[in-house]
Amino acid sequence: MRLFPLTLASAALLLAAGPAGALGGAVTAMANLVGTPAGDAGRAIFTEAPTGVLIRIEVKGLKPGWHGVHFHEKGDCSSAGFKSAGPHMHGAAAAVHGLLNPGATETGDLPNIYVAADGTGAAEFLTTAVSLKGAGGRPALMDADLSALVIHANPDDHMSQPIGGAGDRVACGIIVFGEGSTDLH
Ligand SMILES: [Cu+2]
Repeated sequence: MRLFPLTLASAALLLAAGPAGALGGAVTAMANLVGTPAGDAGRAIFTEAPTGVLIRIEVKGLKPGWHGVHFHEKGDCSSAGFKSAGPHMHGAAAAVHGLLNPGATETGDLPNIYVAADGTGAAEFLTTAVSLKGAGGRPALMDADLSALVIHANPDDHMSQPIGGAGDRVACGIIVFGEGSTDLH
């Protein structure tokens, strides 16, 4: 009988945690990153924020230095060089790249991430250009064909077309709701 209050407390905790994907009441999604050659390259978690999507990325096994990061249009990392992920996600018919470009229309543009000498890197930043499911009228990452988080070989200069000189795609992850969404420390 002394265990009964503990059982109640556990049940309350489970109820408060809600379904998989809930983090402090916010909607979250995640992407497991695959590298080149294929292998675990880390992961990212995406949390719906009042003005956009908060992104936390932890990578491993990448070349040291700065790397461009973008949302690409399709949740498909299956082909060689991750070409199957399609072009950058963009909110208008004309795709103009670059966070520093006054005419930019791409909603998939993101800041670079820095990878240390041991091949690991981490970053957290907010984008106000997208949503997970269409909140605020912002383009949804979780649309019919989903989206991918892609990391490039080189840094993005945030200006030149079409991808800021970021080069090859070296890691890719499909953004999905799923078990583990709340798990990233
Ligand atoms: Cu890209």
